[in-house]
Amino acid sequence: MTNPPPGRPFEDPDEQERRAVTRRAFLRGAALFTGTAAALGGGLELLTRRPGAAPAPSAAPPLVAAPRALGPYDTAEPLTPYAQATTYNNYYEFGLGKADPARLAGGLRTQPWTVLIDGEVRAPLQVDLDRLRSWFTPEDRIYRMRCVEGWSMVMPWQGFPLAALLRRAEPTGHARYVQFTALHDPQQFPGQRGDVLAWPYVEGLRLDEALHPLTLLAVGLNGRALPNQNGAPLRLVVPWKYGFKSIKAVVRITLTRTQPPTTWSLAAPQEYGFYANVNPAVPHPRWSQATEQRIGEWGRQPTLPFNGYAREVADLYRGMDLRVFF
Ligand SMILES: Nc1nc2c(c(=O)[nH]1)N[C@H]1C(S)=C(S)[C@@H](COP(=O)(O)O)O[C@H]1N2
Ligand SMILES: [Mo]
Repeated sequence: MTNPPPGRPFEDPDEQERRAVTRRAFLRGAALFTGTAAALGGGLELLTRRPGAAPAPSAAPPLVAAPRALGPYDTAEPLTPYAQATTYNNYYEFGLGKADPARLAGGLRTQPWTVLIDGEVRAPLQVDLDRLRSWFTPEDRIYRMRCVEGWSMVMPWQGFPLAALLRRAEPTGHARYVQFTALHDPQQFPGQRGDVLAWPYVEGLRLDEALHPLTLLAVGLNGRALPNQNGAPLRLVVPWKYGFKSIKAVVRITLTRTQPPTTWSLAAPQEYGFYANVNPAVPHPRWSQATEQRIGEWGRQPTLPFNGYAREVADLYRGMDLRVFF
């Protein structure tokens, strides 16, 4: 009761004047970025360039992932402008405001970073992230991201399937779930000096969800190192579930026999379940989930079952009542 939800639902500005003001501000922001590949233009360029076409020569580090053909899991929708994806964030370790993470996360020490993989595995690992990364070739994945609050983005991640890492640790026959734990460091996370949530932030997946090829451990965004506010240096991305499942700053991955506790369902169990599959037919107790506001675009659009990934993941939930397992 005392815990707030992960922010308020996105409020659709209904007053004409307010909308006009917001729109002017947005256009000013967009104009600032038209000279770079970071805004919408960069995303469209990425998506329309032919595979194999040489990128424009530049001394600056690339702002978007190298041009390539879209993969089977990529959406062709326009990317959310990088400037917005990196300044409108939920990361309660840095505060409740959307702008807090970008303002406060710059100094987070992301190196060295150790990841522990333990629990129901035959080959537990405690490994430096640089070493862990060297085991895998990063892949590009352009995913929709739908926050439970009613807004969404399209984000071009770089990372590797969680399945590849889990296989390396060799889950035992008893493993049925995976728990993820974020860094606990009140010295670095001002939000952890208060008790707005039970720290550290924890999340969980069923093992078959964790092994699904869509489930990514991200280390990059827009072809660059993952910004701290987006979860550097290692962050889970589960695109068919509400954004709060995609835990940032992961330090531990534990295979378990039973369903692990998760931060938001501990805070408000009647509002946030373990599964948290994006579902327009199941309203949040305090707002509808039927539509969403795509950040950087106008108006609301329908929210799709499993966030548009039903073809890939609906089979995981055959026979389950998704109103009960919400
Ligand atoms: N450790 C941690 N991970 C977190 C959160 C958080 O507060 N702490 N917020 C979640 C929520 S509610 C969302 S919507 C996404 C936002 O990711 P983004 O800022 O990269 O868009 O991160 C998720 N991961
Ligand atoms: Mo969220």
